[in-house]
Amino acid sequence: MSTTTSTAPGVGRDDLARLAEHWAEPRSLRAWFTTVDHKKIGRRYLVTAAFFFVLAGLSALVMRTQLARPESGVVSPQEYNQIFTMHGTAMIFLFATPMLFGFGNFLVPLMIGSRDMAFPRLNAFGYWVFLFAGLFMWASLPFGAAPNNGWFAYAPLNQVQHNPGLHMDVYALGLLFLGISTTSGAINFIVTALKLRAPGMSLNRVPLFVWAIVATAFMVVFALPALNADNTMLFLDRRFGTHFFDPSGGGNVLLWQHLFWIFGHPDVYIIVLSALGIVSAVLPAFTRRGVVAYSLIVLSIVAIAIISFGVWVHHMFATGLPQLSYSFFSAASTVITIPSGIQIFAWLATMLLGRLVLRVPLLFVIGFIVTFVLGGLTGAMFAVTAFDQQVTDSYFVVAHFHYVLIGGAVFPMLAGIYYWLPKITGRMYHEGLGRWAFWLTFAGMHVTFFPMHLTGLFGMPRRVYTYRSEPGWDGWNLVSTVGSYLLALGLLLVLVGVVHALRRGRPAPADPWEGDSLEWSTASPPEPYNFPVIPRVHSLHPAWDARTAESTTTGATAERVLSDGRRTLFTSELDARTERAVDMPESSFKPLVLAGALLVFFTAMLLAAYPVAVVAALVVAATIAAWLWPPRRPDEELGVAS
Ligand code: HEM
Ligand SMILES: [Cu+2]
Repeated sequence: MSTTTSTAPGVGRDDLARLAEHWAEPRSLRAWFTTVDHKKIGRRYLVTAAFFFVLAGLSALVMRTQLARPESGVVSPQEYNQIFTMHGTAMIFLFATPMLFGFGNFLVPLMIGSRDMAFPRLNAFGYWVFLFAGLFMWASLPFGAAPNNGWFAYAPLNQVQHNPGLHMDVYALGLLFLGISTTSGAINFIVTALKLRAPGMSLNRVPLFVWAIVATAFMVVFALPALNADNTMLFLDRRFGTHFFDPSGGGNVLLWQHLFWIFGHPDVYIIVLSALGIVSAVLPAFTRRGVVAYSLIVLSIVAIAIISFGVWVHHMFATGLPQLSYSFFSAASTVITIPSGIQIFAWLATMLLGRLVLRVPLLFVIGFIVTFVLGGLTGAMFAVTAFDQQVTDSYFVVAHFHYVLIGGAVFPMLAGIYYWLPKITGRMYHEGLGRWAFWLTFAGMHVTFFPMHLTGLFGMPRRVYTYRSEPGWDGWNLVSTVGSYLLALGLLLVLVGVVHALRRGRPAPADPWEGDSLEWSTASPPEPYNFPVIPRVHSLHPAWDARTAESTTTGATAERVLSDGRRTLFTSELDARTERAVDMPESSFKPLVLAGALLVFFTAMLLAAYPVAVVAALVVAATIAAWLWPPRRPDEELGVAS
């Protein structure tokens, strides 16, 4: 499998042998628990997020089955509350964001010509925390103790006097726990993209996907503290008698909403923006040209990242805030359609000017554009306060945000899965199976969610476990349910396609699509060290340069072999000039131990076993100290990444 990479100029057999030795990870159980390889961690993120997606998707099918006919009793009201809350919470926090982190982890180092992420051990830690926090939250469902107050968990219903039991404690602690993973992942992306880019990859040559991931990583760093503050106060209110959100004790219920949406609105863009990055990565390979208006897209990514922090009140148009604030936030919400529109038009122009290759990834991109534009249109309708007040908390809202989230995130992810499957697994997928999967998911999506606009306009509220037979409601609900089974079938076919590729797929060449970015210049799947030599980049499309130009002056050419250890290059932030070689850390148990101690800590807090929590906190502190202890091996002039 290494045939394609060993041809790089300036690499001898002994270099390759040494690289293989330094970066080798034996196929042992120990290696499995201690690996810090960003590709393995990325794959794990993808698989784990897909697993949580299946759980959340099955929850959705239960809901749709319950709602197929009026007055049915598949689940009780209490069960329904937990199911829709876990569905929404898991889809947002345990599927969409981690899935994109999975793509980012696998791809960012490959796309920027690095051998790993900046902090490989922190990366492993982030994955274990994600896994444990996800299991922590899902495990509450069989006990009937799952969060039950909707994914945005409004006060005062989140307060213990209105909502006894563990439900909302699971929510608060679970999200605080998970936030540790998201934050460490985000910091890792920022530092990796700023310091580890291959020589020559100045900021104007950074792939759009990497731009999108870095912009969203910054958004995570700024948005997540609001959610963490909210959940900390919630836990204090529930357990220790504070009154942050309890008006009878001088608290304020709207404080919860403000903090939640200061996080929550940017979060929607965190999900959608990085998914849009996938679209920009997929398009060049299937249009045979670079994405039109690179700089405008970068600017629009940055603009969206900033403006999205200024529109949170559009989720609160029904709360009775001062009229003037409605005008302001309504205007700001409209403004954000401009940069989003710029990207859409840039992609359309790319497709018009390019030569379309209608393979499955491109089909999903087209499905994305159709669906996302419809979701964007209803979004613009909500920016009109009067309309919002009419339809808020109705199924019209449910229709809108599924168009945005499935159209704007799931379809791009599916495009990404088919596009990068050869790189990730070393196997090609089956085109026919992929086409069936596309048409079923696309049709299923619209049959499920389009009617919800109508049921919403006819007055059906969201979050009801059943309804009386009403003219206009029954038929469309049945249609929605049939659609959801079609959609599920399509998604099942995606899974079948992946398994089929793994079992039967043709071995993938290094560059099956003639992609333009550096990951396609590595073997499929890439060697543990990614690149035998750190490439040197001369344009926005290094893989195309290498393909067209025989001469090594224009393409991605060799920079340095760096085969004398686990090493990669640090470069300067703006113009990516070589600074120094850095040693990368070896496999380690510490990430797993630290995440495990945190799991014990959060579980003990949940069950009010405070002495156990104190012991776990001490283990956490000790592990961090051991982690940060200076390495015994002196590294003299070399920097050490942790
Ligand atoms: C796979 C097919 C899906 C189906 C059939 C589906 C179905 C539903 C339904 C019927 C509801 C309304 C529950 C109610 O108000 O009673 C709902 C809520 C929700 N869904 Fe989905 N959904 C799907 C996928 C997704 C995806 C991919 C996401 C996000 C990435 C998502 C995020 C949400 C959220 C945030 C809620 C709101 C939960 C709440 O009200 O607290 N869904 N979904
Ligand atoms: Cu919003």
